[in-house]
Amino acid sequence: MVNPMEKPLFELDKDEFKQEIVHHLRTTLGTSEKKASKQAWWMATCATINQMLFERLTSTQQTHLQKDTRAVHYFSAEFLMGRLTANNLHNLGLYKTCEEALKDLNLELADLCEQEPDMALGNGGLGRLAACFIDSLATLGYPALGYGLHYEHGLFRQEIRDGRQVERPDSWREYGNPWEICRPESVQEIPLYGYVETVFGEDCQVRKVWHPGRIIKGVPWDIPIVGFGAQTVNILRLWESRASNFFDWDVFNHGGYVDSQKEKAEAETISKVLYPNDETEAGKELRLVQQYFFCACSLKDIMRRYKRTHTDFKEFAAQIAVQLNDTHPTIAIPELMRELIDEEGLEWTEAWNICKQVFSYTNHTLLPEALETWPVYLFERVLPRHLEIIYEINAYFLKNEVDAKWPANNEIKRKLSIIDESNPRRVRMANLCVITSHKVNGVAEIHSKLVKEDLFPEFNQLWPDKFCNVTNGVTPRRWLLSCNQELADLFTETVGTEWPLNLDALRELAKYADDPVFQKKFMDIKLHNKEKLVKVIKAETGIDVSADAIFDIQIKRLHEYKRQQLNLLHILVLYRRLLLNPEYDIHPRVFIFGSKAAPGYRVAKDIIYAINKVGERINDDPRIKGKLKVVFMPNYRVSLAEKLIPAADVSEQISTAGYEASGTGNMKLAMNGAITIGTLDGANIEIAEEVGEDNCVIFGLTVEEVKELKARGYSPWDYYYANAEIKSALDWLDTDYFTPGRPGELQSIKKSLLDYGDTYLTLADFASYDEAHQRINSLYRDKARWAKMAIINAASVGKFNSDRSIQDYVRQIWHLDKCDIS
Ligand code: Z15
Repeated sequence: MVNPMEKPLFELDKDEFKQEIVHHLRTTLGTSEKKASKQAWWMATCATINQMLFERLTSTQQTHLQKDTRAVHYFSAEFLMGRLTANNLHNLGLYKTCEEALKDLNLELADLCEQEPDMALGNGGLGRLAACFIDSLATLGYPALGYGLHYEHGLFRQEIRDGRQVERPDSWREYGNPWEICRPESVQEIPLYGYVETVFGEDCQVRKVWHPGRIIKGVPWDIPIVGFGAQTVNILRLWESRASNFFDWDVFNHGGYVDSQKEKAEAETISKVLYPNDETEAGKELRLVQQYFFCACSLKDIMRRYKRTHTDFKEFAAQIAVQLNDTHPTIAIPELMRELIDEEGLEWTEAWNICKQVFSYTNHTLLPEALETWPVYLFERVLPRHLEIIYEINAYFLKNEVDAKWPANNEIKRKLSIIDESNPRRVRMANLCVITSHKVNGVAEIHSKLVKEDLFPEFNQLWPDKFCNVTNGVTPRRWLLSCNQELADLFTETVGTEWPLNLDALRELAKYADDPVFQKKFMDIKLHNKEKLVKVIKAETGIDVSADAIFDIQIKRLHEYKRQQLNLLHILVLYRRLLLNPEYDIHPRVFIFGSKAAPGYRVAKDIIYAINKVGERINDDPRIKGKLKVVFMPNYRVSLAEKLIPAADVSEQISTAGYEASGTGNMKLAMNGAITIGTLDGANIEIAEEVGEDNCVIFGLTVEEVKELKARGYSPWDYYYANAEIKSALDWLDTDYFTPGRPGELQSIKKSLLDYGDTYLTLADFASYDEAHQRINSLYRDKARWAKMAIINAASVGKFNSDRSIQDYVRQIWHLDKCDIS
């Protein structure tokens, strides 16, 4: 069916598109129609798409320069872009044209899209949020640049061998990537290490001179980011590290060729690989160097662009906004101070006033292990001048702000200081962010409240206007239009063509929530998506599942606070009930997991193993007659999420209240008509508000109740002894039932839930979770009721469009104007 909202924006029709693809196949790919592989056809298609992308890219960049627009610069260590082919085609309004052109060539667009490796330059929520935000910025026509690292290897590929996670390197650009453009004309040189000299100048001024021990070259790669409607094409600029002195002929002449190779290898290491830790601080020197490298490159790039139209720094803060995506790019603050003072000759106060206006900071977590701190000794060695600047910012802050508000209060000073004075002394990056930034935001209402009240209460007393909320969002272009085209077509037929831009337009769907004809159309699409997923599951895992079962999906990083172990415990209890009573009445259920564990996170890896081993036993147990299946999908990533989410009936959002800052998978799943089973945590609270408590299944302790229980003194043993099913399920893990001949292999799950105190209150929430699943079961059996709920979910999530998040940032923090592109 031709999607009526696609008025081709470019005059290219199907036949011309076809001609261009064939042309590129021959002249760009150097092959022919007869010999071309799918990979070559895909590349030729991308080359055709790029013709239009580049045209808009050039006109956008020229217009921004001419109009000298204010822009936001989104600094992020991660951009989890996934695949770009289908997304770019949809945003250009050329998807159907391209699909038909390829059909004429006996090729399937969807099939070619599968050739594209994911651009997995991120771990999870934080990186994917950055990707959704740059899509929205371009769609809304705001001048913006994304700045990050050009990792040669993105997040590891996960293989499952005998139930365990094995990490394999990801090589997304092994055979070249059609979306990136190298920009050698914008290379930067970045200093590192060395020492600081204090000099007395001829002008009788004392100055600091940093004599770096090493210079690294930063090479920018640009990824064009096309907005929906293809008016604006912004840039994602990713920095690759290289050795700057490879052709140091002196070294060559002294027979130092091999040494120079070592220097080269060391320099290239900086952007070699993404750290695979989500929400845990690594504390490694290379990680600090990565952060500094991309921030320094980006700031130099910003200053170079600024200087094209300005001769001094008076307008800098009016032109430049820098958003720090978590604390990872915090080093940009002392780096801008250094550039302005040491390199540009500004006074301290001038530079500080600029920094305060330029920077703002997004906090994404309250977890203490995720709040970055760096040992002072490391800083001193890697970035000696930056440490001096941080000391000076700190001294100024403690004297003029803290002492003025709380005179002679050393306890508060100790708490708010940028330097943690314990042994070894450490630099607290979050404190530096809060002290500098003019705005600090959390990512969901509840989270922003906790940022103010629990994480930074004194800072909030000092500067109450600094703290604000911007609830996260996701782009409906990727997470509905592109990943669930049948549902997108149904929505377009029903409410018209504007919903990808104005997701609130889907409210109209609620009118049809009780209409049996619409319900059937909606649920037939869900069924079809499930049937497609059944094939993927079979191909990836060998497991047979039925599309008639409830597809219950938990997809997110593996972390104890996200409580995959609660889901597993419930599966064990269900399994046991079915063994005890073969007539136990439940609708067949498929529990699907997708998740990567940080390679060093033992318990997380043990949970993956346990899910797989329990799954193996359940999946081929004939006694339960296929009523239960457990599927662990290997290598969870953006492109797999695009297949899982449209097929989900139930969305598992079961974190301990107070721990998930927002969540964004929760939004994607609700948007595609899945029913949330969730705690009152993060954005779940706002989703429940929007869809109504009748259309989601809420369970468990609230943030307040979690705090009270912890204050009273929580003991998981109370629940273990009080609930016979919990006890049996946990004791089961001590046996060899799931790991024949190898008893005790799953013990660590039980240990973490009992011996180690069950930090995340899994057992406390179990009874409530179990009851919630019984509600899910009965709701599903009422087909009309379920369809209505699913429709209302899709109709009610307009708030979670990332366009709305961006508008919130613009109004509260960035104060940008939209820019029309001629
Ligand atoms: C990350 O993915 C998130 C927070 C972090 O501090 C780090 Cl280091 C990585 C996630 C949050 O866990 C999640 O709740 C939130 O939705 C997401 O960031 C985007 O804000």
